[in-house]
Amino acid sequence: MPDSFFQTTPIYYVNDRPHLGTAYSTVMADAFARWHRSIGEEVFFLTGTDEHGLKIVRVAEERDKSPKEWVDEASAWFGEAWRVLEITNDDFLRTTDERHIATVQRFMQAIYDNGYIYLGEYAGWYCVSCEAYYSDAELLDGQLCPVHERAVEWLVEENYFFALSRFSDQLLDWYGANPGVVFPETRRNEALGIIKQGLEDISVTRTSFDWGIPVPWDSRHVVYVWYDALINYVTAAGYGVDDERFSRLWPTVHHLVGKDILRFHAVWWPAMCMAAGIDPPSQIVAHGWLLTGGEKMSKSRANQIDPVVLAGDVGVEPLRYHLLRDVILGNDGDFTYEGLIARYNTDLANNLGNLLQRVTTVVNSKCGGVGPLPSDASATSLAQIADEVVSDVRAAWERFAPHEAFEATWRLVHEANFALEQAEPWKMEPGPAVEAVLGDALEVLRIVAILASPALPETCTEIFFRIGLEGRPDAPGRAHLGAGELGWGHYRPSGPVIKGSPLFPRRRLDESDS
Ligand code: ME8
Repeated sequence: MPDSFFQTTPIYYVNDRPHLGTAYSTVMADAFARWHRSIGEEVFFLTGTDEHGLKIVRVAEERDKSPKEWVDEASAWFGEAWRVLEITNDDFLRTTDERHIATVQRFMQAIYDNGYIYLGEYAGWYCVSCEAYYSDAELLDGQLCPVHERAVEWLVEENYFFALSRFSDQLLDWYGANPGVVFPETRRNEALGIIKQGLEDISVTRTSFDWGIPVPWDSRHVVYVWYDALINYVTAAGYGVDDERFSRLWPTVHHLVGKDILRFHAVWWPAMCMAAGIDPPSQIVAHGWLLTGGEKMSKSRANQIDPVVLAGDVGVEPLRYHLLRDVILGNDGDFTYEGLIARYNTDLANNLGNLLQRVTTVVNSKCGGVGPLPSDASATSLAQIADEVVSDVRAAWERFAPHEAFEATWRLVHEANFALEQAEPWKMEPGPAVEAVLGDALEVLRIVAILASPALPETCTEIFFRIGLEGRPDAPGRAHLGAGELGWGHYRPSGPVIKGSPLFPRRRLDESDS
């Protein structure tokens, strides 16, 4: 049975449309899911929407809708955006789904029965945008939320509390035993810092509104939206309903989250799992923020860019490629339209697009449109470069550095273009010499199509088609280490090599400014 790989994204609040920041997380998670499918793993890729809580109640009120009407409408925007962005999620969980409501109640009951939830009263500063309480020390001057820089509210409630403080030692032991569990290391240190500062118990129910999941043993309370949301990951894995599936998937879970929600995932959630008697997550990867003009792009700052509109302008796959290639996973990245167009022109139009165009043109003029076979690996330096690139790409994905995976892949594109410029096959007579040059270039295109497909799946499928190959480059297992096809010499066309129109016509910066 193949290894499993369970990839998650945060589930997004449905207080507004998806923006480029939420698209970034989703595209990143999608690229990991795609890569792991291509190396032959059995992937389960989950995303969804976070639909309970006060924030949603207020947004619905503003639009004169019931919360349910609102979340049905807004959740669909996310599903639609992810379809446009070619996201291959296997499941889309809504926290209003019956299956999730049942799981939250089951999971919480387990924690309650294990003695880690008790009744108390909570008074504190609450940020509705974060759906989180803050201590005085955490607030910015003027009683402002540190994330949204907005006024917080003083809330007093009878609440059930989760005894987070009792998990400090267990969490520290867990971090000690699993040094790589949070990536990057700066975020691991941040989480350790939060734990070492001393953990306070957290209030995990609300009585002031009812748009939430009823607490199973006390229906006057609904579950706090963060407690509810985190449990989505185990709902989708089959917790309490399908033990076989859960025990297969859960140990392979990879949570991709933004750094803003680190403490929920790297402190609360592992403790919740421990309290419920299941293993904490195996991996938490925290990415940085996409900024515009140096500021976090967010719904509440209203500086967001609509990814669907942007994709309509520059193309879905160029956008995906830019996000994966130019933002180092873990760091913040400043999004500019200029940066996107520059990357499009250099890597896609000038390098990859140009390589395909040249090769398909010359195969048609010199070889009658029949793709010649590549040379023996020992006869071309491109074979050795391809080998190095393939192992660099594998290593880059392993260390959560997709930008390096694509950087390495484009080194191969660049080398193939360089080899063509040296040999100038367009000036050669038809015959074995020109065939060797073109066969090697076609072989590079085949390998590149497999390696680039996590970012550019449809483009790479078109490349396969144009170089006379059947099927898709992202077919499961093609990049498998042992049984896959990333070694030199697999190019065997079954159809003609086709010279089509350029995949990526060069773009001028001012093209869409009008
Ligand atoms: O926090 N740059 O939902 P949310 C990069 N429902 N990523 C960004 C971003 C930006 N400018 N803005 C948002 C929630 N994100 C909870 C999650 S999970 C159990 C519950 C991404 O709609 C990033 O991944 O506010 C961030 O963590 C997430 O969207 C927050 O989405």
